[in-house]
Amino acid sequence: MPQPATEPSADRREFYDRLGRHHLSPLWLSLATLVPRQPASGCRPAIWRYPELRSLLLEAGGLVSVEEAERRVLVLENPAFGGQSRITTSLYAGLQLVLPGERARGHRHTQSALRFVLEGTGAYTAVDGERATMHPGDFIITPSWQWHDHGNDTDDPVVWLDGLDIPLVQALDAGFAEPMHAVEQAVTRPAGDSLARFGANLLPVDHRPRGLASPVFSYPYDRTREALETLGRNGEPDPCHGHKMRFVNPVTGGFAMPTIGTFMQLLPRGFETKPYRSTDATVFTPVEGEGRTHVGAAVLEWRARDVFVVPSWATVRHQAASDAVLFSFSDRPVQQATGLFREERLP
Ligand code: 1HN
Repeated sequence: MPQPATEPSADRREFYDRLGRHHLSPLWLSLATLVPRQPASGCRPAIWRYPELRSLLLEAGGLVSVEEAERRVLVLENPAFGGQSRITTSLYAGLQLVLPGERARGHRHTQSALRFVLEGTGAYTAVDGERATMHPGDFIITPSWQWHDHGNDTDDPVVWLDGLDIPLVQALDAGFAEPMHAVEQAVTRPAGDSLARFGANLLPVDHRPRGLASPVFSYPYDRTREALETLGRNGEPDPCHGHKMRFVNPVTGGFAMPTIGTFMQLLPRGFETKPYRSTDATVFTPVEGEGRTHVGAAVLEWRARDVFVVPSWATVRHQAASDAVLFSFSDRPVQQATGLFREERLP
């Protein structure tokens, strides 16, 4: 591909300036950047440590009420994307705090959201008339355009990681949002209803899908952990992934949400994964254990509830110092649906 000239001549510079006044630009100066030989993400590897995050979040709790904030969240911004509210090029992440007795009022938006519970047992998020009770390690979804509100009637703070497809929806200019008139939605179904209906290897006999997201709103950690534990006993881990599973929409076998893919993997103590890269930049949060992850030349040392990010096409190697369980999410469903996804196991 042609390389842009380093210093344009005076006549060219004059021509380019004139083009600019016509809202035109010469492709030959930007072609290599626009169409890179391989992903050249500005996104950087980064880690946020939970003790620090927690302390800042509790400080926010003392300074800003949930009524004022609507959502009391500290946004995790990729160091390369300051002020842009994105942890990767296409995804948003934040840590949300709901204090005892608080209600985060209802609203809906076309952005899809996931909640991954880091701390606190017994708070809830309400979706489609049902309250999903939260426990650490639970993965809960808020599909596009579904009303949702959160509440904490326990005596302890609850903290979770939010993952949304905000930058993706922004890129498409397809964002709508609407506040709910009441603070909380009416509860029309008992807790656990959707899990019994859709999450027990059974579906209602005449079920017709209503949307693209999973009708299971909550994927409780005890079930996920038990599956991983059994897999860990029964066979060898994958060299690049350990024992890695994908959360599914039981109706389609696809991802739980159309824009965000979610995964959980068990890395046995002492296990080191072989180098791997993929085009879906990925956000990880360890649920249990400790270890380190090499991302290109960077080394990220992690413990439970830290959050770290691996950019697109960066080479990843995990090392588990103890039995470790990692939750992760990425835009893989979008890349697979559009034929863009690539992955590589490196020699
Ligand atoms: C949102 O609706 C929530 O409902 C959390 O908890 C974070 C970030 C941006 C836009 C909407 C929530 C959000 C959000």
